[in-house]
Amino acid sequence: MHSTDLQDIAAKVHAGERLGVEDGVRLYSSPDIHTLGELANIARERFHGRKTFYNINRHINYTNYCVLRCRFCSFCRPYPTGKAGTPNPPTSSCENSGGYELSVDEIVQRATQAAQTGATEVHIVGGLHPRLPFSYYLEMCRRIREAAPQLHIKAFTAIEIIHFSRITKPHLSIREVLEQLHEAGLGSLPGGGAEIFDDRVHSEAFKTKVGQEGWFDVHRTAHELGLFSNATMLYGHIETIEERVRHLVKLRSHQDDSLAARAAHFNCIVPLSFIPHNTELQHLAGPTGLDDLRTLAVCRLMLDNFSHVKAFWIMQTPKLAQVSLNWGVDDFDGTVVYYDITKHASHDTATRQELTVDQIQRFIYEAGGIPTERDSLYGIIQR
Ligand code: V47
Repeated sequence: MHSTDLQDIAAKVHAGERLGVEDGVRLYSSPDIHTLGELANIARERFHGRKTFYNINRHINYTNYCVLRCRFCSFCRPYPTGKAGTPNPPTSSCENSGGYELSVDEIVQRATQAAQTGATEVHIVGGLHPRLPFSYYLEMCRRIREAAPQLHIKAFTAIEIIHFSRITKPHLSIREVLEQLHEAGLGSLPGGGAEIFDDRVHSEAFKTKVGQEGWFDVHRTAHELGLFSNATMLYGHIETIEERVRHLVKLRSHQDDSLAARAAHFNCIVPLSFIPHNTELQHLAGPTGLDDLRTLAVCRLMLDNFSHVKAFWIMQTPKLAQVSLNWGVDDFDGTVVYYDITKHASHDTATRQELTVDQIQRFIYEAGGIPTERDSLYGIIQR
């Protein structure tokens, strides 16, 4: 190995020792990017060799009406009110100044179509809708399970789960909400809504959203109930490098507890690269390619108890996600097909954002990987 300021950290990685916050900050700040990539690749190959995972999935965003106003979000729309402030509830698939909500029929139709074209997973999330009752979400899960029993339903971020518990009367606890959804067909939870676990960042960028205690409470309860989940970190806005590393250490500590004493745990970390376009923070430049690569590599090195690091190519772009396969990443996510929550400026009007299996496999082969189709819980699928 060439001369580097990272020699002591490299020694820890080779020995399989846990890294501390200071190590993470130094990895981020070092000009020696080659050593960082090499170390992350060592950790990645220790877990998976050259196996590189992807899945055939379909995202469904059921509504963009949301009661929150997070500064980093370009997706949410205010719910329309009629004259004299009376709610003017949209009907099925209504469009109103860019706002929409899908009926359960439409969601089931999309899910069924996805299953017919080979998908093994639907990833369903939406805004915090002020009117839809909890029965809408239960019915969504039940009817997808009836129509396509083989399809895994990965749905609802921790923030949505807390919203459901607040809209039920009498209030259901987080545990009761999760139990009922699980019983209706929910298979696992996606990782969204974590953002950055830090009070300063929270109050400046997403003040009205529940904080870290709420997010961890939902994932802890899910893990106790045997529901697996993912974790995320939304980076590249107003947070510092140290705040990112501390966020990862909190996830790692939660994972230690889940692995030791709970029936399920986090499957993967999904670092989400901030896309400023059309948000209140669009004066910010967003992460550069190198920041994306560093973040994915640092995630691999800090999260020694997470099996998988996923590059969500929608945000990191397919080309950079491909490069990251030698920088700690082992999962390319999936075919996606439609994605409404973020769009790069160049895709302003396109909700269709799809990669075919052939395209994903080509990216993986060229990076020296072995394309490996997986299900939502990382079981290998042989076609
Ligand atoms: O919760 C919102 C983030 C999340 C922006 O679990 C933004 O497998 C970047 O969580 N720029 C939704 N990010 C996406 C998500 C996800 C995606 C893929 C796979 C998985 C998984 C989870 O996106 C939101 C929020 O944290 N987000 N706005 C933005 N402008």
